Amino acid sequence: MKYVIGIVVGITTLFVALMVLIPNQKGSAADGSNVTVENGVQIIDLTAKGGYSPNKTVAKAGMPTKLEVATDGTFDCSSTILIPSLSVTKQLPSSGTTEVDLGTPQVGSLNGTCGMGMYRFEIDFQG
Ligand SMILES: [Cu+2]
Repeated sequence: MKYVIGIVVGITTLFVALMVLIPNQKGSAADGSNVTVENGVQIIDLTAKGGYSPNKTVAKAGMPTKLEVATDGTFDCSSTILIPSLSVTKQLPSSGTTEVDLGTPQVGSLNGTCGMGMYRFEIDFQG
């Protein structure tokens, strides 16, 4: 019994350590390269898989904005998206594209996280 508990504790520790230690190496798109405008709607593209890419986006404030989150074989916790300030909680499919309406953001930064609050992304809306 002790042996089983030891294995469980060991695996749990390893899992947590991996989650924390695997660096989030996704780049930032402070150049707005993941931002497009279609028919007056600003579209921000993000990829969710082991975190969010890009994890920092610069976009325009004051225009209707949608987030398009792509998944492709995403089975980690980044498949749950939380945007607390907008009361948004989205469960993404393991593969596909999910649209999240951000309304018309004001100047400021919008922060989102995975279901555990571990992986993060930020959208900096500028005037
Ligand atoms: Cu997480």
